[in-house]
Parts: sequence; structure tokens; C-alpha cells
Amino acid sequence: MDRNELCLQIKDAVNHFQFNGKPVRYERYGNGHINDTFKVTTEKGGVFTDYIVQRVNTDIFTDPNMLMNNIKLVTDYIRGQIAANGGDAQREVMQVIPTDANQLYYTDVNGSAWRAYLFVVDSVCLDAPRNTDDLEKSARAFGQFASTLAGFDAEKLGEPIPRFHDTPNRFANLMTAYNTDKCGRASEVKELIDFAKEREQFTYALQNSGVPLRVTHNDTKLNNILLDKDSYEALCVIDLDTIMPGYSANDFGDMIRFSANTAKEDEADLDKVQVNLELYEACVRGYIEGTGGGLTEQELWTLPIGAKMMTFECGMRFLTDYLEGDTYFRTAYDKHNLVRCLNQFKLLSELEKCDEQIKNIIQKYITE
Ligand code: ADP
Ligand code: GN1
Ligand code: MG
Repeated sequence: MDRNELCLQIKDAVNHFQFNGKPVRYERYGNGHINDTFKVTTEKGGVFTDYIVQRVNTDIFTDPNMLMNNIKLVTDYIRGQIAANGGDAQREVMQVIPTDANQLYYTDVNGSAWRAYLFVVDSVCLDAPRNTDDLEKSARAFGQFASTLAGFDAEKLGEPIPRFHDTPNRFANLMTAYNTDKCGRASEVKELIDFAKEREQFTYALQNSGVPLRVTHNDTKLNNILLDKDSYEALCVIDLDTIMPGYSANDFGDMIRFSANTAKEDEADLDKVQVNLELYEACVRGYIEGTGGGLTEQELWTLPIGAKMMTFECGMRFLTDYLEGDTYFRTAYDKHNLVRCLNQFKLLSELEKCDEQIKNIIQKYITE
């Protein structure tokens, strides 16, 4: 969709929510790869209130009704837990703002689905940790998020993206995209395909590990958590689109993939892509503490598998999207997805080299 069209759509959408006052300002916001996100400010009697308004990517989330139902169920449940523990429900859990027709999302004349959340005041989010403390705190918050949801009945949740972290299936999709070669890009990526094929057996490692399915977030990037703008304490887990049953190793692993990389996930200079073991350990410490003893020992040993799995899977997803014509992830330039894949595959090779050191880190937190 071009910018003008999106502009017209947001102008209309902001008038359809139960906001406090009239919308007076809106701007593009954040660095997500999937939805179109805006910060919207309303005014009533000199009082300004901020909201997040998003055009849901319905090419990816084909059932916005199920999606928003999941989010409402989960956020209501978390709000109940916060109230029981004396927390600040205004800032620690996302709040869905209903539409003027009292629905969880608004469908415009073009069929686009729009939703709104209260903007968590005085919050920021990071695209990279500034230090080990940032990551430890965020990992702890993602761990706490998992333990808060431990009592939530997963049967109530729909599956917004089927087989989201089914890594063997992601491998099969990559092979199909490579063999179909819709955009004539296959010859460019032969080495990357060979790299993936050498690791096909590994894709089954979590499914064969016998660890339990839990209610997981499934997209635990650092920029999916809000921090207090002054103290940088973790406040609120966001981007709840992919909450589904999954493995704790996937949530842990996606944090490592994104945050223990010495470079951003789309850094093109691969020499800069290394594993920062101090950040890795901070993430282990924070996540295990956050889950409050809720993970079995067997699960703890799968955490490093999850780190490699999520890195591998994400690399394969970027490459699949490149081969299919860049229709899934938002890209800023022609070979963006290819660069992202190269980056993730380099990170995977680096993680593989650190297997022994990482084992020692996990051991430390199992015996402590
Ligand atoms: P995407 O699925 O595209 O990643 P997100 O739901 O993660 O979309 O939102 C994109 C960005 O918008 C986040 O990284 C964060 O910066 C910001 N954001 C989202 N929800 C809120 C909120 N309730 N309060 C403040 N900022 C938010
Ligand atoms: C997407 O939505 P966002 O930007 O937080 C993607 C994740 C990927 C990530 C890679 C629904 O996350 O699965 O790991 O990009 N989300 C979806 O940066 O596919
Ligand atoms: Mg996001």
C-alpha cells in the first residue's frame, strides 16, 4: 500500500475508537517488521492522551477476530494476576481500546483491520541492549511473563499463524521456495541452501526432546518489551500477536538471536556478527530467575538448542522471503532479507563454536 493511501486510512481509523477526546496528532512509530504502527494523541479539555493504533497485517494474520480474541483473553488474565499481586495494571499490561461499536478491532471500507492500545506512558523500547543489565531485566520480564501465564488455559487460544515455530516445516518451505525459484534468485543463494541442508536433522532437536508445551510469546525480540524511560526497568511485554502453545526454549532462543548478537540482525558486515557470551549469560540468568523455578532441568538444557534453533529458523524465514519476492517481512532495500539471512547464518555458526562455553553457563545456573 502506498503512503498516501495509508495516510487516508489512518485518518479515518482514528475516529472509530473509544478514545479520551479527539485525535489531534498521529505519527509512524516503532521498528516492527509486520504491522503498520502509529502513535496517536488525543485531546480533551486540555488533557492529552497517547495511544498506539495499528493496521494489522492481515496477509499474515488472516483471522483478526481470533487474533484480537487471543490478545483480549491473555491481557485480561494478566491484568487479574497484576491486581492480585498489587502491580500497576496501567503500565504492566497492554490495554486494548474498544471501537465505537464496542468491538476489539475496526474494519475499514478497504477491509483493513485496525486496533488500538493505550500507549504505555513514559516507556521506551530498545533495538539493542546498552549493557548486560538491560538484557537481564528484559529476559527476567519475559520469564515472568511465562510464569504469569502458567495457569492460563492454552486450549482457549486460537493459533494465529499455524506452525509458526515448526522449524522442520520452515526448512521444507525454504526448499520449496528454492526449487520453485519464483524470482530467479536461486542461483545466488546456493551456498546458503547447502548450509541449511547440512543442518536439516537439527531442525527436529526440540520436537524430539520431550519437553512440555507451554503458553509462550514466540516473538521475544528486545523491541517487544517496553522499559521505563528513566530507570530502564522492564515494564510491559508487548506484541502479543503470536501467543500460542510453544517451547520455553523458543522464547529464550529468540532473545539470544536478537540480543546476544554483537551486531543488529541486518548488519551486512559479517565480521561484526559474533556471540557476546556476557549478554548470553545475562539472558540465561534473567530468564531462569523470571520463570521462578518453573522450568524442568530437562527444559533448562534445551535453552541453548532453542538459541540455535531460533537463529537458524529466522535465517531460513528471511531467505524464504527473499526467494519468494519479499512479501512477508518489511524491507528497506532490495537485498535486505538476503543480508538478514547471511547475518543469522553467521550467528548460528558462531553459536555452534561456543557450544562448550554455553554448556558451562547453563550448568552454573542449574547447580546454583
Ligand atoms: P510489530 O508486530 O510490527 O512488531 P508491535 O506490536 O511490536 O508491531 O509494535 C511496534 C512498536 O510500537 C513496538 O516495538 C513499540 O515500540 C511500539 N508499541 C507497541 N505497543 C505499544 C504500547 N502499548 N505502548 C507504547 N509503545 C508501543
Ligand atoms: C517479526 O513483528 P516483529 O517485528 O516483532 C516476526 C518474528 C521475527 C522477527 C525478525 C509475526 O517480528 O517472527 O523473528 O520479525 N513476527 C512475525 O526480526 O512473523
Ligand atoms: Mg514487534
